[in-house]
Amino acid sequence: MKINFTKMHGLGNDFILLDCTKKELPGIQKIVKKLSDRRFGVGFDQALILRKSKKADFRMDIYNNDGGRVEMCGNGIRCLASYIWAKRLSTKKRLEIETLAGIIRPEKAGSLVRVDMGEPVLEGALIPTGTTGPVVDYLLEALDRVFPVTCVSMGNPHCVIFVDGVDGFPVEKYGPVLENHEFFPKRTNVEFIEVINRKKLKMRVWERGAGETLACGTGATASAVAASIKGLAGRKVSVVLKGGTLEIEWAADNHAYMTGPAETVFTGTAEV
Ligand code: ZDP
Repeated sequence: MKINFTKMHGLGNDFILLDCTKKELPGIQKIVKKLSDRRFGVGFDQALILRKSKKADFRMDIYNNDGGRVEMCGNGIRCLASYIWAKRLSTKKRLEIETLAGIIRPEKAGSLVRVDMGEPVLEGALIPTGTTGPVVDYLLEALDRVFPVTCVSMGNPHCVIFVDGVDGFPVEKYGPVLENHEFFPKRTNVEFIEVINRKKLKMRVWERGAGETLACGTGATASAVAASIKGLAGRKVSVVLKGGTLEIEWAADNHAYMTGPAETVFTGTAEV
């Protein structure tokens, strides 16, 4: 079977977009796994499936490159919106996209995309974590260290850890241990954050089901919220990732807004 795809990225967090608005693809999870390999396939951090929706303008289904389903993808939704506009599938400047994390709203912001990411979830049981109430500086053991962690869900779970000198931090050592820690029943994404100042954070991310990536939109949003809760930053911050910078605002309406770029790299046809 031949399938058409579009390769996209948001700050180097890369995606394959499969457009199922006109025709469904049978056995999509298998296709995703096959194409995810960077040598034997196309290669991507996540696959984004664009579908029709009864509740919103469109629906976005997301898979990590290990084949697991994901509730939400911040960099991905900017790419999905930019695809919809480029293909003229909608003329709306502000789209409503159904995801497993509810309706998420991307809108045009000049050459960038600004996304209403909804309200951060701070209740431990809902994130989910192994405790109830806000999870701020909760002590978690990983290998030879104990980290104070602050947890936030943006539809998907995030565990935020503040460190000094994030460039030299052994992300690949502690990331997978925390991702699979028994404290997180659905596993977790892990963000390592260096506070540069009250308006600027530097971040590296270990993603659930994908490993270290160059950027994570939900992770940058969760980290901005965590920094604000801990009094380390204001409600508006720039988050500097390996792949570039995202602007995050945790606004007065309790919604978090993320602004950043979305790029198309190439289109192709794969034999699966
Ligand atoms: O929650 C997860 O399992 C993540 N790996 C999903 C991907 C999130 C993403 N990096 C983002 O930008 O939010 C795409």
